[in-house]
Amino acid sequence: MRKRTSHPRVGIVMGSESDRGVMEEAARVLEEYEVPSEVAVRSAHRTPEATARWAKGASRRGVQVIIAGAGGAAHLAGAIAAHSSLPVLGVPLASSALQGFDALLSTVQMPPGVPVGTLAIGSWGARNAAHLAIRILALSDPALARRLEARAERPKVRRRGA
Ligand code: RP5
Repeated sequence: MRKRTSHPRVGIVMGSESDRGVMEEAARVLEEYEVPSEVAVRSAHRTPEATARWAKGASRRGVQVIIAGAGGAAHLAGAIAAHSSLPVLGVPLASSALQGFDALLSTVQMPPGVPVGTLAIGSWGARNAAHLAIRILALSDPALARRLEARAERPKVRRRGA
C-alpha cells in the first residue's frame, strides 16, 4: 500500500487492527481515483477519548468525508458523527458470530440529526463507501468529476471473487 499524503481528503477509521484487511479496500479505491486518504484505528468502546479527538480534528487536517468501519456492537461511525459535522459513511463489518448483522443495525439506526450513511456489510460496503466519498468530493472538484466519468465509461473487468 502506498504511503498516505499529509493532506488527506478522506479519513478512514476502523474499530480494530482486525478490521484493517477489509477497510484497506476503501483506501485502494480512493488511490485508484488519486484521492488522498488517511487510515486510523480508534475504538468507540476501548479508546473513546482518542476516538473523539480524532473526529474533532478531522476537518482541521483537511478531511472532507469520513469512512468508519466497525464490527459487533458497532458504535464507531455514530460516535464519529457525534463529534464531527463532516459526512460520515459507516461500514458494518462481520467480526462476530452474528456476521455483521449486529454491526449493520448498530450503524444504521442513528437518531435524527446525527446521520451516518450506512453501506453494505464488509468488503462491498468498504468499496462502495469509497465510491460514494468520491462522488461527494466530485461535486466540488471538476477534475475528480472528469476522472469519475472517464472510468464510468470503461467496461467493467470482472475480478475473481468480486
Ligand atoms: C469492533 O469489534 C471492532 O471494529 C472489531 O470489528 C471487533 C473486535 O474489536 P477488538 O476486540 O479487536 O477491539 O469494535
